[in-house]
Amino acid sequence: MQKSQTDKGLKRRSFMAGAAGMTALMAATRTEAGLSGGAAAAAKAGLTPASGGAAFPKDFWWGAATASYQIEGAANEDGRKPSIWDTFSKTAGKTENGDTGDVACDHYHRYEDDVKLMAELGVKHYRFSISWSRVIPDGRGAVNQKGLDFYKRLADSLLQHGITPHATLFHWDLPQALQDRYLGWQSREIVNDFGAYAEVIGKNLGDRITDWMVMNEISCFAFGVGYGVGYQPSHAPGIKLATVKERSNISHHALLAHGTACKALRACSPQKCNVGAAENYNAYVPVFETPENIEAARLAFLSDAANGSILSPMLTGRYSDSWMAQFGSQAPDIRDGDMALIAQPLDSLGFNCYTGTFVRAAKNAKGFETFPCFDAYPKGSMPWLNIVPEAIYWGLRMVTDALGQKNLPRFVSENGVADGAKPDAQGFVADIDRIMYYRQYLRNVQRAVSEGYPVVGYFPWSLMDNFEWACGYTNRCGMVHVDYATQKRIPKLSYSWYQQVIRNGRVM
Ligand code: BGP
Repeated sequence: MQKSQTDKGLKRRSFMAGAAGMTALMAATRTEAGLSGGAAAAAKAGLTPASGGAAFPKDFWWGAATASYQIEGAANEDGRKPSIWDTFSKTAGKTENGDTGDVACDHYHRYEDDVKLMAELGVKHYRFSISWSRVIPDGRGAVNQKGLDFYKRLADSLLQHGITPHATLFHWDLPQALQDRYLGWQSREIVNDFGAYAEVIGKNLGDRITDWMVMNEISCFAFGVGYGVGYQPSHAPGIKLATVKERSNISHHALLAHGTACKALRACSPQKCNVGAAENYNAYVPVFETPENIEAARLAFLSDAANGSILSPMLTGRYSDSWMAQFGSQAPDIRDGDMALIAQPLDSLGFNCYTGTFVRAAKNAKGFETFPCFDAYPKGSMPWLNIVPEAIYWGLRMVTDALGQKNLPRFVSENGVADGAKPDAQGFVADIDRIMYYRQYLRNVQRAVSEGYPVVGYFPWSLMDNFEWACGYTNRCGMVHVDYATQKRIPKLSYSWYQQVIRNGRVM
């Protein structure tokens, strides 16, 4: 009873405001000749948004993100050979509906139109990844000129539209030949092959591309979803391991490959370049911001296994003490010189942020306790995606507070959610849930900026709907709807929202 009365009251109030605004708008539109009707009318009616609030710096990188296997298609064209994702997605039962990336968004052929969509959106930065199997189809040895040419054309098109290319070298699509030859990331041999691949990329694309992220989410492909200890993992290569040590070695090899590639890119690029990484490290949110709970968030960040075993060695040259203690004899085999190689200085760090964990101080040995999100906690249309907007602020801040990297430029390299809304008859998606999600997260990015943390950009996931790994085409994370039957692109409501954010340089 109480609730329905409140609802009624609210509806009436918003109706009144809308009616008054509309009358003023119409009157102003008639009289303010010379100014664009809507804007002038809105100004006169006092409807312009406050100019203060959540402003971003002028040179903030407004971007969008994608990855090769998820959008390119053309899986068997121009010399490309299979990656582990081609093999995996063609194995019965591995992806929803048996979906594969064979065609995906056909971006390989439609990249020019996609770049135009980005230009209209207003992004000045674009994060994509390079398919190792397109450039070096067997993972080592012969270089495929046609593969390189595709990325040259893409980069040129971006640059012509005033968009800076940011390329990831490895977004999970390992050449199948290396999986067959020595079990891919399970062998230390991969480090040299990855270094050689990075050299080819630096030499051939470094004239056009100067911003690099070496790997995407080491903890994801090397730990959680690519390899499982005691369970069948859901992503390629989908290997069940016997021991935790094997898994620790896989991420150690990935870290060594990261360090080797950082050096190779710098040594082989014809001009100065910016080298970084894109990691989905875990963020802990003080359940309310008392000094004790903030310290608890820092302790939780440092004791987290993924942070301690990926971010910590990458940025500080040491696996975290708590991770080493926790893993004991299951820690990786570390050789002399490994840690120095891994900890190459980075020019920037990308943070893939989707969710987070609440924490508070506790009188226990760890000094904190966490609060897992229960089933009814607000979620996006991905079952694991608990909506925790403050996680993006705390994740960006902890690079300073927990890892001591006060001046390291950082940016959001991914942040997104799948559609809840369905397309209408014209294929238009009114994704108000995505707008809500982006808005809340972006306000928290702005908070980090306004407090002086060196946050330089934001790349939402994703520019357009794409092959979402094991979910196939059932998960749609784009600001642009893709009709896979016709390959028609239809910008969603969030595309228009983001356009306004970029135009105004502030959260709308
Ligand atoms: C990240 C990956 C992206 C993208 C995203 C969306 O971990 O780096 O490639 O797939 O997750 O999540 P999901 O694939 O669960 O839809």
